[in-house]
Amino acid sequence: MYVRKPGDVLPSEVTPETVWRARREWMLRTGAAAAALSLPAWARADDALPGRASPLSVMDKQTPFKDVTTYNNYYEFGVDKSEPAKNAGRLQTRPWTVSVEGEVGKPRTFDIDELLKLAPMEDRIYRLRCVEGWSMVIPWVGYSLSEVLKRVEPTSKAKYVEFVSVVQRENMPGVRYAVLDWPYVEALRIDEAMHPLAMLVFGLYGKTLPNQNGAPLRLAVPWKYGFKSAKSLVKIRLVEQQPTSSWMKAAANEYGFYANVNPDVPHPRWSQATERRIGEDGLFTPKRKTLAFNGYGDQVASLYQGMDLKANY
Ligand SMILES: Nc1nc2c(c(=O)[nH]1)N[C@H]1C(S)=C(S)[C@@H](COP(=O)(O)O)O[C@H]1N2
Ligand SMILES: [Mo]
Repeated sequence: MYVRKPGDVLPSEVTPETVWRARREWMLRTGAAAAALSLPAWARADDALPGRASPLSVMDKQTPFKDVTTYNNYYEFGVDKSEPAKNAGRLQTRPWTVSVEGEVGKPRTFDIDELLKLAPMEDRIYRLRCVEGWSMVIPWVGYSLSEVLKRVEPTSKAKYVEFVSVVQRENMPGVRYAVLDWPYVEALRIDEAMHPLAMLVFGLYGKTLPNQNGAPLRLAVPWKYGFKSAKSLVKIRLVEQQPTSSWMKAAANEYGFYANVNPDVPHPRWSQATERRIGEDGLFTPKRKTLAFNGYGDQVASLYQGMDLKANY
């Protein structure tokens, strides 16, 4: 009979923890640890933020972690895709509070540590379609925005929800330039904000959000162009009138309030019919067809029944 000796590990027992330990021992022995230490802090950070698998996930192949965390739009850190990963290390993410105010019965300021425990974390693989014509598939960690909204008890006058990103002048080289009216402001209609797919995100790939992706918390609204998913939120305001977002102020004819992904409504300067999936683009890789509502039509099309989606772009 086979008798297990201490230290014997069956293949079925090779857990991520085991793998991690083995890798660490190997790194210490070979000196690779020293090399790893020269990586930027966000690439090393192993703050685990696991979530339970969510039925709202899509099955598309996930965009590699490297692309998700180095090809970003976060204009406060520069307009170049590579700049957020280089510059966002200076963002101060603690202490951090989010004030939820306006047309609510119970206005409240939440501490980030409170929000991290407010509802069970879920792993949700969502598509993200940028208005510029590229897309990714990102495994976010978080929960539905409605979890927060229902706790402040919206009044009957709460027709819209406005989201305000942080401004840290000392730490954000991009806010010196008037590309946008800072702070970055976005908004949703209340029924959109209450939809289960509208997500408050605290992590990706099972880890705490890297700063360049909008730490310590951001939105993910997967059926809308990426610019609606504001990063590093400090304020959520429920209001009666439709807010004017930073992008509407910059160019209302190009960036509408709704910004639902729509292959049939071109941007004034380019078509939205197709997209380039980051991570799978080679010279000969065909573009993908962009899907109405980014492929989430079954879940969200009913929100827009009777609306002219060409006029309400
Ligand atoms: N505060 C803030 N939020 C922002 C942006 C920004 O510049 N500032 N860019 C938006 C755009 S255009 C996109 S496509 C997504 C990109 O998110 P990602 O870098 O995590 O992929 O963030 C959105 N949220
Ligand atoms: Mo975007």
